[in-house]
Amino acid sequence: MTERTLIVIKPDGVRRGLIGKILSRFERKGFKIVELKMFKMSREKAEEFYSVHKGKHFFNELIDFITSGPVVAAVLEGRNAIEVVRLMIGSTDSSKALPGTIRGDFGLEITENLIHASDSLESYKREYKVIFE
Ligand code: FUP
Repeated sequence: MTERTLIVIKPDGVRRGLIGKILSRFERKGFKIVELKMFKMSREKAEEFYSVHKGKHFFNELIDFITSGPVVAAVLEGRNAIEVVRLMIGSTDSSKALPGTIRGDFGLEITENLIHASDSLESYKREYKVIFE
């Protein structure tokens, strides 16, 4: 089923010059980039974007990090996009993410884990509104 998902290349990915390498993996896989935007998240947007994590021990660190520099958000379109893109980014903790995944190939950290991707259709719809509307 052709569907859409949303990714955010986080400030560490942008700082390290990995925008092209990360986007090219999705293009190489066959996804179409249908929307693309570079911007710095305000604290307000960041707290809305990560509202499901409010109250967790890592919430403040996560908000400080995601607002620490520009991010690149993209909407990707293709077959089973939500599931496939989640597979391609790898486990949340980059030190445990499998080689071949983006987090597995480029990082070792958990908060600074390079990329976000929607984990369900509901998340996609909510996150799209926060970032693109
Ligand atoms: P993911 O869906 O893989 O991006 O991960 P989660 O939605 O579980 O967590 C969102 C973000 O919170 C992660 F990308 C990194 C951060 N996080 C921490 O900093 N510490 C933790 O213990 C768990 C998550």
